[in-house]
Amino acid sequence: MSETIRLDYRDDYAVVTLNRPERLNSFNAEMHETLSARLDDAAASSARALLLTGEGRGFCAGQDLQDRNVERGAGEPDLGDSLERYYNPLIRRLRGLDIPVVCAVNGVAAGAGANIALACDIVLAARSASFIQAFCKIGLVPDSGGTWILPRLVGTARATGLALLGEKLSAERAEAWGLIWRCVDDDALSGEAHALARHLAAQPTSGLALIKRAFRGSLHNTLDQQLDLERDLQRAAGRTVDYREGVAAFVEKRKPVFKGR
Ligand code: LHQ
Repeated sequence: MSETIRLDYRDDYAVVTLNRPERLNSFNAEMHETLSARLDDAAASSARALLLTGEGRGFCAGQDLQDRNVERGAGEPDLGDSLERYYNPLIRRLRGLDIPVVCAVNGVAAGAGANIALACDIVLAARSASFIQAFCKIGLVPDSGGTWILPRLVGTARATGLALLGEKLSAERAEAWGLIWRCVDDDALSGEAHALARHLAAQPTSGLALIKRAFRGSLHNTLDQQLDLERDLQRAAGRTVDYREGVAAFVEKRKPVFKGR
């Protein structure tokens, strides 16, 4: 049986591929459990960046609506349980990773699939890809952090329109709205995403982890609290081997070699 989640290592970064293309990489319980295990593996490895992508013509169509456990279980389904058990830990996991996470959205990203992509640090999308907050079409609420991240990325008016209408948002418009970092030609997506992951993995990744922590704090902090946080994080950054190397390389007019420490 082929793995529903593939984990590969390239240079200093890990590549996680959602691999149920016949169902547009929609999630069932097995896939969630395998993804969780593969993220454990990647986090325990020496990888200094993570690239998440999908196999086939879709990135991820969210929950597998044909999954027996969700749709045809005994009695009324408890979708809250599904979120508690699978989706919420996944989003917390992706948001909490210290290493930079690049998402290459190779095709449609619908329902939870869209919000899993948006939980990543840098989202690239193929020009033919699209984002659909499909939840409203089946009577559900955007989950996987959608109601939290969408208004923060695109403002309340656009977030509300996306969530209430469930219309397909093209990758080009997603870029124009600031939902994602960049939209690239389909045949350039893989090359650009790998180049970005490779680049990030060679950077002072302990510093990048502190930058991620600063932005996480800024989502709820006052300016005063954020200034204090910046002071604390800069203090930590200033004590890294990579900071010393960065300054030394600048002064010596050479290329720095960062270790992520
Ligand atoms: C699928 C799916 C799919 C199964 C395509 N499931 N087979 C969390 C907690 C618990 C429960 C509920 O939900 C959640 C969070 C959520 O994610 S809710 C939202 C779930 N996702 C959706 O509602 C999206 C459903 N899919 C679609 O609307 C379309 O498939 C999109 C717009 C994504 C793509 O459309 P097309 O490009 O026209 O492809 P297609 O519809 O022909 O799909 C290709 C195949 O993939 C097809 O199978 P078939 O055997 O007919 O070739 C689909 O049935 C299957 N597929 N999404 N979520």
